[in-house]
Amino acid sequence: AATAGAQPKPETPAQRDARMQWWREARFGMFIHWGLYAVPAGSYKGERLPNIGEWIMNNAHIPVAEYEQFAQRFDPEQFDADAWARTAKAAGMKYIIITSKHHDGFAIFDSKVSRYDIVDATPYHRDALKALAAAAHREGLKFGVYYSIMDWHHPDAQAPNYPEYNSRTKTNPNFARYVETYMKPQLRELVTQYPEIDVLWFDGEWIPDWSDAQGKALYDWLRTLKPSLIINNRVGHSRNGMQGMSASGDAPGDFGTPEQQVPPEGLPGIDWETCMTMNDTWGFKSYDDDWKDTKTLVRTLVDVASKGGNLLLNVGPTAQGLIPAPSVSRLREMGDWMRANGNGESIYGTTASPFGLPAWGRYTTKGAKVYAHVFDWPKDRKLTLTGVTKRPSRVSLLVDGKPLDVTQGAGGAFVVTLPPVAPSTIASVLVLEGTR
Ligand code: H79
Repeated sequence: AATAGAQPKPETPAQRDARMQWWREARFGMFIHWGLYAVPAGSYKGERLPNIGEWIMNNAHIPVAEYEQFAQRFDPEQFDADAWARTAKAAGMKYIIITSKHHDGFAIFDSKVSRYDIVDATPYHRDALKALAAAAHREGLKFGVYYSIMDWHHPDAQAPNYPEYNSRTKTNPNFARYVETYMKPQLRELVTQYPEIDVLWFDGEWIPDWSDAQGKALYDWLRTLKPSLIINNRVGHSRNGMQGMSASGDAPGDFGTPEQQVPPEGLPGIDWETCMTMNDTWGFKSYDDDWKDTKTLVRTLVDVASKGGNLLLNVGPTAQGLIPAPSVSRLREMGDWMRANGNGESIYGTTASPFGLPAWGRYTTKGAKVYAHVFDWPKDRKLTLTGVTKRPSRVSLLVDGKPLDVTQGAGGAFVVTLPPVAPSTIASVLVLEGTR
């Protein structure tokens, strides 16, 4: 309460651009959902639960006292923070966002305001978040944390129709006490005791106890504590469902959060980040094998970049501390594509396509260059540069820099003659110069 009304220093548009710069250039990050839900891993009392694994407490109506027991089986002896950070780095990711506390209320950092955390409640007794923050920085990656405003564990925050936790459709009369004595103290711990944290990624903001006004106050308080913080729009209450953008223009937060979808068009002038799973769950489920293939994942990253957004791609490590092998192999293959294609030159630091969305792939742009990512290599080797109106002075393949022939076809469209074989079956990149 002592902090109510705190205001961060007013920020000019140039200062905001400077604060957002690393995030805008990054384009690709790793989301990590890791908590007690990795213990049941999608099954409860011998039954496989449908839906996302980290919601098992709610979905199976597990009583709080019983769910708490999972902590005794959360002993991630194989957790290797450096290995996780290296996996992200090798995939070409530039930042990591991990769940500091999900809806179940369990913290994977050493919180002094709660014993319901990885240090006090598990046999592991170590601060995994601290280790990962340090490892991320050793790899040159930015670091941030997810924090759920909704909390199914705290008596002042959980649904009053307990044990029907549900997604909190009713208010809790003591919610303000949870905010002041638990949530804000935990956030203060994160922001002040983990200097690596540069992003706060809120969620569970849709509950009736939360509002845009509270979100604005929380945003201002956090940026007073640490002015460089970047905070997602779920700090407020006006997110437009899974589409993820704020429904109100003056809603708090620095970027929109489409979930499990890419906006069909770009969103000029707005920062946004699509978060997405590699299978059908965020938290580990032992039997979810519905993995997207590497081609789909790379093309999703290209699609996101071509629309001016970031992709936050999720992994759900096991209770033993391992990122599932199918996730690791896909991330390695995404990194292979990045390395083979100019070390991500056509992705990092690019902005949205200046020429719309061609049928054969996606454009990105950086400085004077436009990158054409060809998904579908034309059999007749003739690629029409849809949307390009000024003749490019040079068109070349990113992989070898060799110039390609450009002619003007019927109707004035520019047509590139491609080599017979695509350099990549995932996405082959052409560099267009002098056409902007
Ligand atoms: O942490 C992961 C999930 O556990 C959490 N967000 C990602 C990043 C999440 N995904 N789905 N859900 C939570 C289910 C929430 C569904 C709804 Fe709603 C809440 C439907 C109605 C209220 C949010 C607000 C979506 C639509 C409106």
